[in-house]
Amino acid sequence: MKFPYLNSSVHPVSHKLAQYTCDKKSNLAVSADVTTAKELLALAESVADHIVILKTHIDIITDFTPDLTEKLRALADNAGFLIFEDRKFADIGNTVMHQVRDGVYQISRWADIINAHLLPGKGIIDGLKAGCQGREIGLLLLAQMSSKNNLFSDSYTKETVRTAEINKDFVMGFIAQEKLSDDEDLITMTPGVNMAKKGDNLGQNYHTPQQVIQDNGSDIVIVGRGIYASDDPKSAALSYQQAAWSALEVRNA
Ligand code: S5P
Repeated sequence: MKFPYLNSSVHPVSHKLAQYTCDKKSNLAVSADVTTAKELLALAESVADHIVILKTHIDIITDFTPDLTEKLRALADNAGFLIFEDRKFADIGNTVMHQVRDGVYQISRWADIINAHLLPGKGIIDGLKAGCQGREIGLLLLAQMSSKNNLFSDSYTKETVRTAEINKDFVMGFIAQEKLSDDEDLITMTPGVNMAKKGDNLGQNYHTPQQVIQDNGSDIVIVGRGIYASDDPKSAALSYQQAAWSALEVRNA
């Protein structure tokens, strides 16, 4: 299996991701949207063999202490996955520099991947880059969203893609519903994936791994409730891993 993004010009975090992807035969990210440290660690341990990314919303953890992110970091390094803190930064450069580096969570000390809206302009990239000095961290720009009636216009999406293409020293790719750029160095990750449901009652839209990877050309599926809310998250993760990997094999054939 050839996974793209292994050439030398690629962002170092994408390079590591591609290695994990090939080694584990997985292009699955689990969105671990649970609300206690114990649940988050238990979920991470149970799905560790099947994922290449654990996506967190660290600010929904009610009993957060730095011990949690230290343990997650150790697990990620041992089991071979990256940690993506889905903070969706959206402020001026100086503010996001502090938000990624300081405060309770000190995200840039433990995350491998972060994401941001380009809405405030290019300064958000520079601010996040300044706050991430000292560790290899990749930034994903939100170019599209999965939710119903979102306000992303075609021109906003296009401008986001163009900005990513000229900031590849820090931007590693996109959160989007489909492949948007011809630049093979940029990776596409897609949330809003579920094999059993079409959506939820709060505006989420779902597609299957096959639609996302095979038909829409994305690289990584991001699955939340389809895995962590199932009776057996480990076997659900295996099912999503197999479905997303087969779709990638068909696409690359
Ligand atoms: O467009 C988006 C972008 C993101 S990062 N739509 C999303 O749903 N997300 C995130 O993916 C969302 O914040 C949540 O953590 C996850 C989807 O969870 P699920 O339970 O609906 O699979």
